[in-house]
Amino acid sequence: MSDLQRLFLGFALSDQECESMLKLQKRLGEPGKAVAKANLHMTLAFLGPTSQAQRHALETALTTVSLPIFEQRLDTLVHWRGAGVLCLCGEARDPGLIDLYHECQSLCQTLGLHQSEHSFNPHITLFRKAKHYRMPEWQPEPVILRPQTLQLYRSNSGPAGVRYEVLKSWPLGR
Ligand code: 3AM
Repeated sequence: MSDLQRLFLGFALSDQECESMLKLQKRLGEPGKAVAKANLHMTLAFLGPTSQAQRHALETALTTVSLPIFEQRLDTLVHWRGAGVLCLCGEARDPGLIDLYHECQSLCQTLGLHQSEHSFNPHITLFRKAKHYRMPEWQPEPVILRPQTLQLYRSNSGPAGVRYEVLKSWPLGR
């Protein structure tokens, strides 16, 4: 039997940040399936199918990587039509966060995990299955994220939908 788990690294949102996202979801109406509060996060790196050995090596490597405290402004609604997702996005500016992204991509390469073809694109997915959507005339209130931890998530798909389970957390600030 395969021991592969679908994993990704990301940042959890504070209650206040979640509330801002829920408010924005409400204001946007029903462009698709709203991401549930418990699943709201900002992805750092999608790892793809990961074995126990790869997960162990990744966790070990992440104990020695610099995990800076950072702020991330998200201020632009983006509709990725092909993927059918509506996101709140922002520009990656914090050098520590950008370094961490590259460090994770490099770890993915070393460990044979999924590597992104794109530069870091900070975003929070608000809706899925949003294939046909007309963007509103207004722009959202900017949200400044101040994450406390980096998390290793497992993506579990079931009849009730997808659920993100936190497997491990590393506090930021080292
Ligand atoms: O909701 P976001 O975009 O932050 O987009 C997927 C989601 O993050 C991303 O991993 C997170 C958890 O599912 N993801 C899923 N499949 C992917 C793929 N093949 C992917 N990212 C890149 N390539």
